Amino acid sequence: MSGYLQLKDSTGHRGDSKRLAEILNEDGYLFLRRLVDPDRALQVKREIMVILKEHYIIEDNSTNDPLWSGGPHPTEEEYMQYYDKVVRLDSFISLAQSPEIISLMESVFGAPVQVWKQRLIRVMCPDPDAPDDIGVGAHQDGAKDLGYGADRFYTCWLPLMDIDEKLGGLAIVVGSHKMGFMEHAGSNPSSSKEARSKGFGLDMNKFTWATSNYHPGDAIFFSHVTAHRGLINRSDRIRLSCDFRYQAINGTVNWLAHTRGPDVRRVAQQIDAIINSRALYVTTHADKETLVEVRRRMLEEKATSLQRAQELVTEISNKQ
Ligand SMILES: O=C(O)CCC(=O)C(=O)O
Repeated sequence: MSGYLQLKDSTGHRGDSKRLAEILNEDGYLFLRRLVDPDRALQVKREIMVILKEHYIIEDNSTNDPLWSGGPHPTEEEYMQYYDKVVRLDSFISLAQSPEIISLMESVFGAPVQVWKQRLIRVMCPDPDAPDDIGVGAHQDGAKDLGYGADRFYTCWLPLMDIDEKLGGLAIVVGSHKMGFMEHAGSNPSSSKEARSKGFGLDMNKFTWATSNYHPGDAIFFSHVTAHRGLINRSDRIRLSCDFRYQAINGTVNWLAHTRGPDVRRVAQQIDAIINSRALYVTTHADKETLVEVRRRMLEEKATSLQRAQELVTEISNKQ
């Protein structure tokens, strides 16, 4: 792919868990072809396509791929309806528990691991004319604003279909796990519409990106500090992938990790409604910087009241 480096394929080291852990430490990611049985990933895809058809996102689920027939992108309401169903699919939940993934993660952590309940599905509609920097912008999963409050975790990204240059896929910045946490601009969007207009993220132009073509069964693991992004889908199909997070069993993390993705999103939306409310503005006149911090704290605390937002504005302003 022009302008992109190729991800290093570590499949050849598959039996050597020590070497795999070393590569993850050196590069901040690990890319393995066919780590899981492709049929497991394809089964999830087939079941998602049935749901997408039920919700009028696609017209036809008898073809191999979720073909895009044009028209508007799903509304937030439509998105939440299918998201709620997908995260409850047994095939989806068990893909996150694939023994090959668990055993690799256990050898990296040197301990039993927990899989977060916040399992994410990406249903990326085509956006042929979009600029490169919208959508799931460049970010680090452990960024403070995302609110996980976890010390160390790894994300495993899994394609559910063949993903070529046009469909986009995952790109990462090799070695960025050694750069520490960087400043993310904007706020973490809590609706698909917002995600298209105001992204949360790093300035992608500051980095050299690496990517690949992907196939069902492939897996990429990357650290919570590794910068990554989803590329724009410029094809005629919807891109389907999922990403799961793994942490040592005794690692600390807050409620977000133990809550289904759509439920996290609902809480984030309630918080955003308060942060953007006239009531909070009139009663506090908080500046933008304070509001970013208030939002983060509310997310961490799972607090959704105006009163808590007002208290946090006072607490944070007193410290400034
Ligand atoms: O699949 C994508 O488009 C983005 C994935 C991502 O950002 C993640 O795995 O954290």
